[in-house]
Amino acid sequence: MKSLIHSAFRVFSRLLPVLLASAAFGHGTPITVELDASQTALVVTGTSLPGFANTAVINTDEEAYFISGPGGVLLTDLPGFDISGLAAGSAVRLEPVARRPVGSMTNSPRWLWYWDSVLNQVTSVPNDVRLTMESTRALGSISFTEEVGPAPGGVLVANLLAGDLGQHRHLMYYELPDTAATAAGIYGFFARMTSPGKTPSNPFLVVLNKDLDPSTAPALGAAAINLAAGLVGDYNYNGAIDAADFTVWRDSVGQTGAQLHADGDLSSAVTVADLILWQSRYLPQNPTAGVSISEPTATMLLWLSICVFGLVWVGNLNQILKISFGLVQLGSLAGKPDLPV
Ligand SMILES: [Ca+2]
Repeated sequence: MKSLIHSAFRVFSRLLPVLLASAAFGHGTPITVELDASQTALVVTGTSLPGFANTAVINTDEEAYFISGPGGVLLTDLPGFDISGLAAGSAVRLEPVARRPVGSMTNSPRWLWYWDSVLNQVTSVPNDVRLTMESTRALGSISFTEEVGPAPGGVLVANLLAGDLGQHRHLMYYELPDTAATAAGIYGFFARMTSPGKTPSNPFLVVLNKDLDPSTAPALGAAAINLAAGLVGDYNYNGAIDAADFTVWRDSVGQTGAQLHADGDLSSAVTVADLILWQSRYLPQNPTAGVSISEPTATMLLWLSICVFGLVWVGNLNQILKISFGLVQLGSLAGKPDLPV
């Protein structure tokens, strides 16, 4: 009898991906991807969270948890995707984003996050288990552990079919090892959506539930992970958007590469855009700084960028700052923003 049950389970397990792929459309909270008003940038919407990821994808559905699948994995196909605004044939990718835990600039960038519901805190991922994302359309897979990240470019979600647009599709399996090493808890990763020719979406947080109450645990875990991963603009990772972050930006403007502290917009370069990103978060928290914030004009930004990049080329950071401040001061005289330095 026992072997019969075991055999039945194995059959079920092997059929599970087919069942999920064919019958699971339209459930759970999807990663909703649209274009912005200018039709040039991807926008992901979900639950609003303050901090680094203003948006989180949190499934509180009863079915939104890992179940045993074939190949010795636990899998779920939630969250799915709801993509609109792009043309049929467009490639869309899910690109994991690493963040350093708040506390020190020397903390290692983290790709996979874990919230322990018993301790009610974010801890290291138990046994350093690996999360895998696999296209349900056999377009590829990607996997990562807490501190070992994916290759650049992420994983291809879809080359969109005409019938995908505006529909709720489950285009990705999320998998963990089906062993005792995979502890109950909330697993999370930061990511953004990309598509050729479009500006990537802002980073968002996705949380996955392993054996916890779906009605409460995912939201608690998401908030905790979001807090532990820091705030956008907190370039020195001290948990606050403060003047020290400006110093980090100033000392690294012009640098290019991965995991730069002051690369707030994840462009793999520290630029004026990162300064503006920090400024947009610093000023509302510091109303007594005696400055006002408004969007710089395109012309002003252009000149600022030309000066900064030109001076980076000749390697004169002090001159960059003098000219940058001078330009912004000029803007301020005309009712444009001043820099809080
Ligand atoms: Ca800071």
